[in-house]
Amino acid sequence: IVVALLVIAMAVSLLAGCGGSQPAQEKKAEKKVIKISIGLNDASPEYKGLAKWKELVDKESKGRLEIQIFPSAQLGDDIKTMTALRAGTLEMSGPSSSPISTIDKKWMVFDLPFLFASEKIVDSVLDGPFGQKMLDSLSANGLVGIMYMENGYRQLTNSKHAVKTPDDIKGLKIRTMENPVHLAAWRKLGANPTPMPFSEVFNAMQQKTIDGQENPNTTNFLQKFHEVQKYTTVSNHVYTPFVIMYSKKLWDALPKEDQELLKKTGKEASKWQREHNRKVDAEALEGLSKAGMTVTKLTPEQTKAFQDTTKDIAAQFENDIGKDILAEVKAEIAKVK
Ligand code: KDG
Repeated sequence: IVVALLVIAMAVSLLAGCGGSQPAQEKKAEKKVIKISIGLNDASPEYKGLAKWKELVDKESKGRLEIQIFPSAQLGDDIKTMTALRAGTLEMSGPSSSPISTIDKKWMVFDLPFLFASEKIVDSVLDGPFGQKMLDSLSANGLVGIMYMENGYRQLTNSKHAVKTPDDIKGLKIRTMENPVHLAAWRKLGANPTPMPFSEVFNAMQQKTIDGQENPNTTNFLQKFHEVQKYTTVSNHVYTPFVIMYSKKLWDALPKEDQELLKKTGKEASKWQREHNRKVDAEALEGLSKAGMTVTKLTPEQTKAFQDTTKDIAAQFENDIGKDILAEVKAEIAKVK
């Protein structure tokens, strides 16, 4: 009986394997994992935007492409991960535009103080030919620019006193991103600036090796900087976008249809993220105030004092950025005004 049962079982399984009613065995396309590193944590609007993208990519590719997001610099800070992308050992990273200037100086254009006077200008320049040209130019350096996401206007925080005028900045030890324009601008304002990767900023403020730093309200709140900082100045002194980028080495190995899918869904995610960021920025500022920070909103006159003090920075860096790039961005801005 045992033998007979075995024979029947074998026959059934054989029939199931090549039976007429079964579809011809499809070769299941291999699942591809795409890792992306960011410095901010998983509460950040950058993470949320990437989570949205992950969802869109999953749906469009029917689960074949999987984006995995690694927050809080688990895979390294901006400069380290860009190096990994160029070497082809990591697929993606989402740094601020500022550290890209360590690879290509023209990216310093986005670091110029008070360059973008409104979100309308931001949208028009980044979504227009200039923004696209900048993304495309990354390929000369082993990177593929997929999309921009919004970090937002940067605001100054510190642990010493309220800042209302450039005079109040004198002597403050301010962490900046690793970027010469930021260093020059803060020096001009009288600060003692120190460049530092993002993941070290909280500890440096806690240990008081620095007095302050500057980042958008969302970062200041969601990274809990209010636990180690007392004063926020809504200074809107610079807008540095996130650049969501892919390793060119690994991108070139992707099938064309996957490249198109990633870019297409990227457009949608980028739009979603910008809207999300703008919704939560005011909430974050309120959160900082509720958490006990003293909030100073610069008046237009006060803002002008900061603009006047930093007005020569563009000329100082025009050769690094390139006169053509500066002229182009200014022309794009003028179109909006
Ligand atoms: O995920 C982005 C971060 O790595 C970083 O770019 C954030 O603006 C930032 C900063 O101040 O370093």
